[in-house]
Parts: sequence; structure tokens; C-alpha cells
Amino acid sequence: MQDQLTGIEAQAVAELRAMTDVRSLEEWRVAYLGRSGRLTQVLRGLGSLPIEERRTVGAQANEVKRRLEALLEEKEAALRQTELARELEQGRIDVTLPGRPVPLGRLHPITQVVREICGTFQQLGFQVVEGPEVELDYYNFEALNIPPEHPAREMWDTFWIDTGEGERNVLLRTHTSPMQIRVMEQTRPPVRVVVPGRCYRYEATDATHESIFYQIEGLAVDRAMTMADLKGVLAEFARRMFGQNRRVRFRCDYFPFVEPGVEVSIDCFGCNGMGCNICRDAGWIEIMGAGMVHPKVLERVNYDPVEYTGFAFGMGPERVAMLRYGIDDIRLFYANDIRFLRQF
Ligand code: 2U9
Repeated sequence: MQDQLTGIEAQAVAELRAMTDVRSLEEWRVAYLGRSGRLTQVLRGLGSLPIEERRTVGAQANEVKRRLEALLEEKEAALRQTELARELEQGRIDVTLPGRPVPLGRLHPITQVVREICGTFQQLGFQVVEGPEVELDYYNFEALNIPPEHPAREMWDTFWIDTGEGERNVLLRTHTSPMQIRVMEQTRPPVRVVVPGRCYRYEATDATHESIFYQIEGLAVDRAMTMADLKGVLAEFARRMFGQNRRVRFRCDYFPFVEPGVEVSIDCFGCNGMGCNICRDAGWIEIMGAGMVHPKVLERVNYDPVEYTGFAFGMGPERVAMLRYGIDDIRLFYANDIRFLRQF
């Protein structure tokens, strides 16, 4: 039996030495040290030996078991070490390579233009405020001197909200002007605000019209405010936005909430008024509407129109962006074509 043990050990050691991967170690362990492994079988047979022999052989078998277990542990550590070294060698990372560039996002061109316009008016002393896009008829029309059935309503094609009461009372604002009413209701003059925001009109889209678009409107109310203040502010705005030499031109226009109302143009920044394709040879470019706040609008918010006067203006940032970048179709801004948008 002692010879048998020596034989098993020699064979086990030889097999273990020859092994090259961690997975076959487990098979080896089961074959020799497992519950029905060869060594275990020898130990089981001890019972049939006379007591003296049982002691010596038992001690020897336990020695063999201990040595094999120790060898197994050693071999496993050695194999894992070689495998790790091989993996590190194969999957080597060059930490000196430049990193992959992280794609940088940017602001939508209209957001950029809105911020630039608002920032310019902030420099001129205006505060920027925003209002709700879902409005009441009162703020969108009535308070702005546009009563129901008035022909002026036809200037605005409106999305009405069905409130379930069968009345036309709630709507998507057609301009940002309702917010100026809200501001005046809440504060006493002097008032100087610009209101940027999204507006909605129920109309067919084409190269110059979108049913969802932005507006920036301004309002200033104080004692002795005149058309000269309006012109001074807008001329300074035009110079800061479109170049130091810009001039502004006012021509008569009509909006129910101002009197008098004007259409505002700047001399063309492409040709300094000489005529080019930007201004279609006119020398002038219309950029906004404006006027003196209608006394009826002031009365509505309990401002005394004798004590206070004010000016207001409104423009479309999409139009400003189109002029600046030479874009001929407003729909490009909202088509979500990344090739277009990443140019700005
Ligand atoms: C209040 C009183 C007066 C705002 C004004 C315009 C003239 C104007 C449009 C031009 C093209 C906007 O982008 S557009 O659609 N706006 O021409 N807006 S005066 O007047 C106001 C507003 C609010 C309480």
C-alpha cells in the first residue's frame, strides 16, 4: 500500500507539472483529491489494515495529501500569474494616445440671436421677462385694444384651446404683447422690459412664415416719453446689432396697440444703402414694427395717459437671423437637420 501511495504521488506530481492552464487543474484535483479520487480511495481502504500498519500508512497518506494540496495551490498561483501576464501583453493600452474628441453641442441659432438681442437691450437698461405661452383672450387681444369682432383680429390667425365650455377664451399667444400688459398690471412706471418668447399662429407655412416662431417685444413707459426716445433706442440697437454706421428709417404703419405706429428699417448692412441682393436693391431692410403705446392700452392698466406715455416695438428673431446669415427659408431653422444647425 505504501508503494501504491508513492506511485500515485509520483504520477500526480508529473501530471501537475505538465499542466498549462488553470481550468484543467480542477480535473486533476477531482482525480486525485476528490471524494472518489485515487488518494481518497486509498484512505478508505485503511480500515482493513491491522492497527500498526494503519497508523504508518495513514500518516503517509495524509502527508501525500498535504503535499499534493500544497503543490496544487502553488501551481494555480503560477498559472494565474502567466495568464495575467499574457492578457496584459495582448490587451496593452497606449495611454499616450490622444483621447477621442467629445462631440460638443451648441445653442440653436435662434436661441443665440434671441440672447444677443435681449443682451443688447439689457445694455440699454431694459429688463428681460418671460410670460405664459397659453394665454387668455383678454391679455392677447382685449387689453391690447383689439375687441371681439374688431376687423383687426383678422391680422392674427389663432389656435384656440377647447376648455369644454364652448367659449373662445383660452389660446396660444399670437405675440408676446400679453406679457407687457401683465407687467404693467403688476408695476408702476417707469417700466422698461423686453419680452422674448415663442408665439403661435394658425397659418400655412412658407419661406417666411412658421406657425411656431419667436418674437421679441419691448416696452418703455415713463413721464414725457416721446417718439424721439423710441428712435434713439432703436438706432442704438441697430448700431450695436448691425454695425456702427447704421441709420434707421420710420414709416407709417398700423397696429391696434400703438398710435402712431411705424415700420422700422435700417440702411442695408450689405451695401450701406447702395443696393445689393440682401436688400433687393432697396438700400433699406425692414427689421421691426414699433410705435407709441395707445392711450387706451395705458388706461386699461390704470396708467394715466396724460401723466405717462410709452413706446413699444416688436421684431422676429428668425428674420434677424435670416438677414444676418443670408438664409432664404425660415423652415430650415425648425427642420432639425444637423448639417444645417451645426453651421452656427
Ligand atoms: C403693449 C403695447 C404695445 C408691440 C409692437 C409691433 C409694433 C410689431 C411685429 C413685427 C413683426 C412682431 O415679429 S413680428 O411679427 N410687431 O410690429 N409690436 S408695436 O407693441 C406693444 C406691445 C405691448 C402693451
